[in-house]
Amino acid sequence: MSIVRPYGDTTGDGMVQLSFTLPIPHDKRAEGAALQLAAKMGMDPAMLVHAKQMGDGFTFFVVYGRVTHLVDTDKVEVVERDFPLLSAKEVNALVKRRLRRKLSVVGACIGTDAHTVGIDAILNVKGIAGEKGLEYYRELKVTNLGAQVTVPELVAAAQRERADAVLVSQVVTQRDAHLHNTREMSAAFREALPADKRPLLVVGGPRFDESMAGELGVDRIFGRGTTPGEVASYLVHELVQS
Ligand code: B12
Repeated sequence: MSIVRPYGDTTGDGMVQLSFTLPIPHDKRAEGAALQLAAKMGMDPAMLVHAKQMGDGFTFFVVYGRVTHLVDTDKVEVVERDFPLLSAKEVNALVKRRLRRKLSVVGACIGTDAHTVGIDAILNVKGIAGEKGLEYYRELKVTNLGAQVTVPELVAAAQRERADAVLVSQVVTQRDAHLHNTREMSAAFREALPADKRPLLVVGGPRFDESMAGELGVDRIFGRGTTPGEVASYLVHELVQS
């Protein structure tokens, strides 16, 4: 039962919905072009359910149609959580007992990226999804540098704060900015500090591929829907319990 297919009206009918933009003004021809693209992507039949011109010379489309592709859930590869989820109380107790000092966390949104809502959700007391952020944890010392922080500023702050962990957020993915910035950041830490003095490097954002940590030179990537408790549990697992 590991083979599944998408459905819209009846189980297994293969119906999917897809949205995209073409760089052409909205007219009948544009709608035909959208259906041609959908057909080339394997949708048969493809139906146009929405088309709207977005500014001069661009049209946004939504198409709905049948695909014949199957998914084998046994062959799906994901990064599973490989550490236990701890409560704030357990995190505080472990840091206090084993580290015997506060665990220092420095967070920032680097590059030109100004999307701070994600990193704030992880760090600020108010948190997200009913969980308090890392500032709420008594045994964590959090320094949130905010948005548009340069890599040299981040490295300097990490050194100043004797960071055990550096948490970086990247939301904008235009021209792979999130990948370039992450590589630049991890290289800068490798250059500035010997391996045994380097903080744990964690990046997060909604469009990262969590399996790319090694390739990007960081210790862990957190994606969409991450909660502060997951991050705190990971930090304890890596820095206090290992
Ligand atoms: C709010 C918002 C803004 C606000 C940001 C305000 C602020 N202070 O953050 C404003 C209006 C300023 C803005 C500006 C822009 N934005 Co904007 N914005 C958004 C929007 C609507 C929501 C983002 C958000 O807050 N999500 C909620 C948070 C909680 O979710 P999250 O970021 O995913 O974070 C979670 C996880 O990813 C993870 N996480 C995130 N970071 C980290 C870090 C660590 C260490 C960890 C562990 C976990 C973690 O945990 C978080 C909690 O679960 C998105 C669209 C969308 N719906 O996502 C567009 C979006 C991100 N913006 C976009 C764009 C293009 C822009 C602009 C370039 C627009 C423009 N032309 O000016 C500018 C760029 C400004 C800049 N220099 O960065 C695009 C990006 C497209 C792309 N391919 O990169 C998006 C996707 C909209 C779109 N569909 O086009 N934006």
